[in-house]
Amino acid sequence: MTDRTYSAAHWGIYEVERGDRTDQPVLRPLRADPDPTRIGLDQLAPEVAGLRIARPAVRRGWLDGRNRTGRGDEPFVEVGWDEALDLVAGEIARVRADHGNAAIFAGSYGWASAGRFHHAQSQLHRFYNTIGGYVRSVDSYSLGAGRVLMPHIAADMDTSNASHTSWPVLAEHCTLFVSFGGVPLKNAQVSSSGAGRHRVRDGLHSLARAGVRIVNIGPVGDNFEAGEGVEWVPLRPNTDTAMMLALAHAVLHDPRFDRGFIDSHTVGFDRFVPYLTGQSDGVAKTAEWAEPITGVPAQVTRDLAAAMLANRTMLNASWALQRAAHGEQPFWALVTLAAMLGQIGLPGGGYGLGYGAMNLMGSAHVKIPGPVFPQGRNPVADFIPCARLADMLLHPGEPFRYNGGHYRYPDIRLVHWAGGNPFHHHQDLNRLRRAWARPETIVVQEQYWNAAARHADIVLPATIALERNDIGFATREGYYIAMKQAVPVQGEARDDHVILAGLAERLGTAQAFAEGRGEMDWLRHIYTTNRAAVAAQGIDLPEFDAFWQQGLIDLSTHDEPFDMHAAFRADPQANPLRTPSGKLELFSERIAGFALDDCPGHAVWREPFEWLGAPQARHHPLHLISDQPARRLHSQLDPSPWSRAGKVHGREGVHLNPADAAARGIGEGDVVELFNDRGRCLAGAVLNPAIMPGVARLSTGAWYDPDGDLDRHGNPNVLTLDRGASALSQGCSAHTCLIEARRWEGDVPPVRAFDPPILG
Ligand SMILES: Nc1nc2c(c(=O)[nH]1)N[C@H]1C(S)=C(S)[C@@H](COP(=O)(O)OP(=O)(O)OC[C@H]3O[C@@H](n4cnc5c(=O)[nH]c(N)nc54)[C@H](O)[C@@H]3O)O[C@H]1N2
Ligand SMILES: Nc1nc2c(c(=O)[nH]1)N[C@H]1C(S)=C(S)[C@@H](COP(=O)(O)OP(=O)(O)OC[C@H]3O[C@@H](n4cnc5c(=O)[nH]c(N)nc54)[C@H](O)[C@@H]3O)O[C@H]1N2
Ligand SMILES: [Mo]
Repeated sequence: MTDRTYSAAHWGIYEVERGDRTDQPVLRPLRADPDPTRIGLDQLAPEVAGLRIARPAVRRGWLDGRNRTGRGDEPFVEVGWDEALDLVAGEIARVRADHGNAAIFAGSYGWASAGRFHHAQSQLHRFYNTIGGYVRSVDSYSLGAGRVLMPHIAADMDTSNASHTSWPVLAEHCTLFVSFGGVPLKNAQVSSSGAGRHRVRDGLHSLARAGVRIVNIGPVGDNFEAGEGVEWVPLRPNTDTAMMLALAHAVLHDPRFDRGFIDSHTVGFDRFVPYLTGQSDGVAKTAEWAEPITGVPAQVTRDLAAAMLANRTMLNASWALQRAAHGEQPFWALVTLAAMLGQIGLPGGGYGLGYGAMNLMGSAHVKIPGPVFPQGRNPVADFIPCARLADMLLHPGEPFRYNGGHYRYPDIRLVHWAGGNPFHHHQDLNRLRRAWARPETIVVQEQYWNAAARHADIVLPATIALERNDIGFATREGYYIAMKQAVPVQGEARDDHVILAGLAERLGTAQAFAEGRGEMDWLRHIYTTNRAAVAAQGIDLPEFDAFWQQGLIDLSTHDEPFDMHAAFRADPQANPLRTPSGKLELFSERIAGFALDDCPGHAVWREPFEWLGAPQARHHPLHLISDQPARRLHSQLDPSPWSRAGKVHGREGVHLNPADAAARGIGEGDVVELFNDRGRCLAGAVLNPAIMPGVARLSTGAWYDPDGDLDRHGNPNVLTLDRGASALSQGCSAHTCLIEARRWEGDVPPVRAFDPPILG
């Protein structure tokens, strides 16, 4: 007899089987998943479990004398839960009394685990909302520029992500699919809150089978796996906007260009055209103009523009394009170009923003709201765009601009993080370490002894998803999952909810925070509330007890192939967009009104802060792309056997074009030092002809392993630039970064990131 339950993770749904004889359950991918990922199968591996935080711990120098200088360097002292919670509650009370709630940063960006109740951020935010609020963070590292721009000109990103034309519609109607930045299958392993059936591989193959012409434009040629026929057009990083403008220029001057859709469904075209033709600035954005910027031969651009007019064309841009200097521009230029082709809302035509960024895009599963743990209301007004973390800590009181507004950075005394790893996600980690030394106290709730935990003052150990009961649900992934506790809790870890309830008790807000409910009461409550909302959409879910017993609700019987913007196309008056004009805004009066140099009223080419055409490229002639890792989610599960097996002699692999490697005397497998003026890291060389010359790829997620300004493990964020994409969005611009590489001579320092911590 085996007993089967389910568990959800961002990278898939797992069947958890417990045989009669084994204590340790076995994880298998969901049977219905046609293309499961290997990432999550190691969740219980000893290499991972060995790095769990067993007990609350306090940094020695903070415990003894409240020093701030020892963060990241000093050993920790294990303490009991009562002592740890007393210390944290005491700090919260002290900071609130002396400086107010606006001195507490609990923005706590990060992906945490799937599961709608034990969602660490939601728990943390609710806790702080019941004691007077906290400084929050807005937007995401994923879509910093996109999230701010897109509501002004087309649709907000959540709506957009969930309404991409589905794969079967593309296979049937599209004849030309052009992607800037590929459709990386490695990224489609994931969907936030829990991928269900992985569909993107089949989606890509269905395009290939249907004979769709596929063109992949970008610095990397191995991120579009749809068979032999994919055409790769190498393009210098961060120059996509120039290529899109050149395509638009060629379309404008083609006799087949038809203004019909422009006139009926867009505003502002006539404000954009003088820029495109050069009438306003003396520079016509022709294919010849773009060639020295992008490195793409003018004839290739002209031919492609002609093909776009002759075909049912889908244009796609990966999210990576907007995680860069002036990241708004490629999205705006893509929408503009698609509008000029006039196929937006036709089956298989128009634009996509992020096919392949996650499993979600292109799904035909029904869209319904999922269960949520209510966070309450935050009385504190102060916030930061999430990627401005170090700026906030280094520059309290200084002004910043965001989405047209004028704001100031708050003065933060206490940082409380749960469910994110700033020493994974933030740029310029050497700068972050300087910023991180400023607050009086830093509390981190973590599962593992990673860099976030090691840089805290007080570390509170959290359970993993397999150790608790929860409900899994992700937008358009087609399932509700009863995530039953599968293994006993390791060490003395506690659920984030229980940790925060312990703090609430000490601060006298236990009832407001937990409302007298335990875990199972909350699951029943949020499911039942959600069930009523879903019923209004005509979908009957079983009652909670039946759901919990059956383990899985499969929504695929409600599938509906989808066509982005079809309703808007059919009748723009009856189905307006939620932009100021109700139409696509190729010129935005609102954004123009913000009067920002680096983001004017229509799509423009602006030189990136760093790029291969810049003078700095003389000293740092490689453009670093720090993309998402194939064998883990960000830093999560980096110690797993699967992630380690992808490393080069224990370090992250840096992919270089063979010519660039040869010019530096670098051979396959060599340890190389990557460097610029911000920092240095070691990595293992991988020679890869699918990387264009002048480009280096070092995926994110190797656990940060500092030795002075050197990271020994291959973490690209010691190199990246910590600067907002523009004054509009202040988004993360990680993909804008120049470096140089050289062979590491001499003794190679060992990687220490997976060593157990020193506990005093
Ligand atoms: N250079 C560069 N940097 C980047 C990017 C890039 O493209 N280039 N991409 C950016 C993007 S798109 C993103 S989204 C970010 C991702 O950045 P993060 O989301 O911060 O990265 P994760 O490694 O997923 O961190 C999640 C942390 O939460 C912990 N955790 C998981 N479950 C729980 C839980 O239940 N409770 C608690 N308390 N903790 C839990 C995990 O152990 C892990 O340490 O990185 C960004 N950084
Ligand atoms: N396995 C795995 N999957 C993930 C994640 C993960 O950590 N692991 N993270 C998830 C998250 S949080 C997010 S936000 C998404 C992110 O999704 P994306 O932002 O799309 O992911 P990236 O891997 O950064 O980049 C996608 C592709 O864009 C290319 N690219 C980079 N810069 C440029 C450029 O200037 N021009 C062009 N044309 N191409 C460029 C890169 O080479 C890469 O192949 O991925 C999600 N999927
Ligand atoms: Mo992301």
